[in-house]
Amino acid sequence: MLTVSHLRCEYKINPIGLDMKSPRLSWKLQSDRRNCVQSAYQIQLSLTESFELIEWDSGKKNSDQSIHVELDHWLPNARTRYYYRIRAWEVAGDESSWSDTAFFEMGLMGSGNAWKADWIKAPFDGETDVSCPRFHRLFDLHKSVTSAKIYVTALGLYELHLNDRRVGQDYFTPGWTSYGKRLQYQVYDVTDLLQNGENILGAYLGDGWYRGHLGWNKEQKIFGTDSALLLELHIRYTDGSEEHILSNPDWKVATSAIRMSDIYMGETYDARMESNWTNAPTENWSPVDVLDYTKDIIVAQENVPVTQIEHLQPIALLTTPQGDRVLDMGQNMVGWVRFSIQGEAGHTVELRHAEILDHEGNFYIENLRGATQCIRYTLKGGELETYEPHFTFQGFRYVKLIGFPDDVHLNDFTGVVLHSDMERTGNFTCSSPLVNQLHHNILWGQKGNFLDVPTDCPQRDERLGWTGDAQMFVRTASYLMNTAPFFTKWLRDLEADQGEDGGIPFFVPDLRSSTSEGWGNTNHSSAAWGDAAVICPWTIYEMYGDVRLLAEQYDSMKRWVSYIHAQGDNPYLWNTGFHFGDWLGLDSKPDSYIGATDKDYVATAFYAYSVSLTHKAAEVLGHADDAAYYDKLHDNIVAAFQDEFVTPSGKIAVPTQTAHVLALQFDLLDSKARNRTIDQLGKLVADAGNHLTTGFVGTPYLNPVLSDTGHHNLAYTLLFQEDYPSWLYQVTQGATTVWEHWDGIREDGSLWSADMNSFNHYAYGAIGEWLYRYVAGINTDEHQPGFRIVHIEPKPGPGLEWVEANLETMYGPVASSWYRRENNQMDVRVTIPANTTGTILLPGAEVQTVLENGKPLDQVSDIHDVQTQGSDVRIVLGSGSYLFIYKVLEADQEVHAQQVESV
Ligand code: RAM
Repeated sequence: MLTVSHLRCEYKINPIGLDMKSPRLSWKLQSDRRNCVQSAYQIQLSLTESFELIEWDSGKKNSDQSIHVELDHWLPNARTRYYYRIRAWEVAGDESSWSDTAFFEMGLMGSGNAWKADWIKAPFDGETDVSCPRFHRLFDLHKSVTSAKIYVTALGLYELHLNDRRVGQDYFTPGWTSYGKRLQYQVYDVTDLLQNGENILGAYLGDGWYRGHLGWNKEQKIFGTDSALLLELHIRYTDGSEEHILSNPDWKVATSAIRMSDIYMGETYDARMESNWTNAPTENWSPVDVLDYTKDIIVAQENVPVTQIEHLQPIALLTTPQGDRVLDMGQNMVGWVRFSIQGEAGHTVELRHAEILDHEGNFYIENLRGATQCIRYTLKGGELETYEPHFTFQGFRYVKLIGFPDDVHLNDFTGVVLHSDMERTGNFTCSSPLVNQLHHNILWGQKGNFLDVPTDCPQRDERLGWTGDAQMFVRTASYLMNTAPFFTKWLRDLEADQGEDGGIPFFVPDLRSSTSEGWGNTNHSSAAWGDAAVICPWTIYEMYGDVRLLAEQYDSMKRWVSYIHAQGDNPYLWNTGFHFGDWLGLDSKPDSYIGATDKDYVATAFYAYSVSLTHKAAEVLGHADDAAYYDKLHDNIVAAFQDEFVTPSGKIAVPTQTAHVLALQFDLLDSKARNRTIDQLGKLVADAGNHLTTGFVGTPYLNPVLSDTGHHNLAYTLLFQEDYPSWLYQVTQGATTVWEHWDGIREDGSLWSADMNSFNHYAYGAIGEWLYRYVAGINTDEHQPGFRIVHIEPKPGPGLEWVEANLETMYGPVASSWYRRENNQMDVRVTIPANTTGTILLPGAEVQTVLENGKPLDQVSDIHDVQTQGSDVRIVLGSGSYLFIYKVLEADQEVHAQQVESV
């Protein structure tokens, strides 16, 4: 039977508030038969859920496309909900019934003049000690309502309430964008929150990223000085009429119980000042001011919202040697603590948040630098009170309790984990508990740092969208979760913040502040950081088949490459300007953050890489002239690179692991130099006692390069090292997220200097890509992106007996597992989603010995092709689940046995 399910519009389930001409639809096919390929589909759109009237019908359309399908010759209307359903036919003749119905709803679909409301602000705004204003508007309803939607945004952050109920599940709205150029609005369906008679609509505003503290220079008000609200409530009545409640001078404003709220600093709340919206004392309310501020930059929500994703209970209440009472959440997490307390009115309690306890077991907050992340709550007294903050988040595992009663219980506290609500897509487990913990830590690095923008860290006074970090981690992140809407939004900000000369800020959104001090004479365009402009859209294209985003970002990609081209005297080398180099590389000079790899080398290598990806993008998008230009440019850069950095006899002149890794990964060498470099890389790793010395730039590619160049077992050796420096070193130290420094906590218990020591920094978590793409072997195909062709090439190695991984792709679930059994037996299980093709590489197999579900390969009809490739077997097959069992070739066995000994 064939079914169509998982309907998505622009990656989202039933999105409300899309502003675009051509929303794309995607679906998944399921079949109980293997080899399922779609031959046709039909999409119907209706204004009603019952499909009485069909608004648009594709008819039976012969096509195998099932993701990112645009609707021909159709344009949506603003503020309209479209229901859609899909059915499909497959090549083998099966026909599905209609899918379940899904919908998408358009937003205001206009620029500034779509908004009739006024920006409103508090007259007292900006005075000290009245940071979070609270706005409200009373209105009466006397007719029956069909639907009611709120369109809303803010300068700052907002939280809406309608009739004493919080509107929506989203936090940190309207999200963080390049506020001067782009500001998102959200849409909420509030039909069920309205009531007959009097209604009260209210909103709190917080400073957020817009005008709270941001950056390490203790600056505030970076994007603007006034916080303000812009809101429209559109009510449709059953009689066909409409009424709009707009933010305007009819609104009233007062101070609120949220006395202070700041992303870095935390929140101060005085519950004595609390009152619900319906019986708030009216004398405190004053008229609002109207703010003259543009509406032309307002765009619909692009990313998925930040929500409360999960809740953790503390695992212990400790008393430290210094006598502090400290909760241990058991996990370095990002969000906040919700707590319940009973006590006297006016009593204040405090929660402090820290990532680690120091060597002595004391509460350690020096690495937070200027971010106090302190929650202060003053009780109203009487009943049990429950509180959680509004416009701030903390990065922490430990919570110091100040002023709490002696008899607090663990279950008075809940850790609320917040991040962008991305669909979880990847899972990886294997026979090594330490590697499983590493995978867990990588995942939690993403949870903690994908809170609306990809940040370097979530705890100290930084939490910025560092471009380099994002570029390093984007593919790992896209294995773990569906990051397409997340990066769509961020890349638009990147483009918005791109300089006229094509330069890319160090972080996006750019703060455009004086943060250049200490970073040299420029705060933009470091090699390997600015390249996020190219690497991120390309990766999203590969992982999700998103050609539209690639097309949208193409100009930005080109401009970045042109920027590099214009630097210095030689257009084919990049040997000028400020660069972070191989940031935090272990081969740096004492007290330096910058690894030993020559910065010009890193810069030129990334220049070549970005040009090669821009060339590929030009080909995908059909820009033939550009493609030819970038191809030639790439050749010239490679020639200049070789001339400058490779000796005539083929030796790389920069003797670091990172230099060797980059040359191999970016394919910058001729075959003689390549072979030498491969040997030399092995030696460099051996010289370091089979340890890495790489920093941010080299580490993500280290294991992939080793696996690709015949050093695969060495990659496993590095993975399994438990002493410093290694991925598992921090795991053995009890890490629950990935550290910024290989030696954040040293073997003697001392700490890396407090000025830059995050314990939740995803950059080194980029090893996750190698786990999925090499160890489990799940890979996409750049010519058939989005896993239209699924490559599964498991790479077993010494130290692992089995691996199980899966990935929810746009087409459906991909799975890859391998198990080493007794007597040289290998089992490989794979799942290939409907409407895709799989190519499976069985390592160390001989065709004659392979059985699929007990049958020799030539008797399995769903297998399209079988080839022997060296000591492996490659199989091309259609969708379905397969179990291959075979005897691993003797030669492979011996190698394995030796390696196991050496591990
Ligand atoms: C630090 C952070 C960030 C890195 C920059 C260069 O502030 O560690 O991750 O990208 O430096």
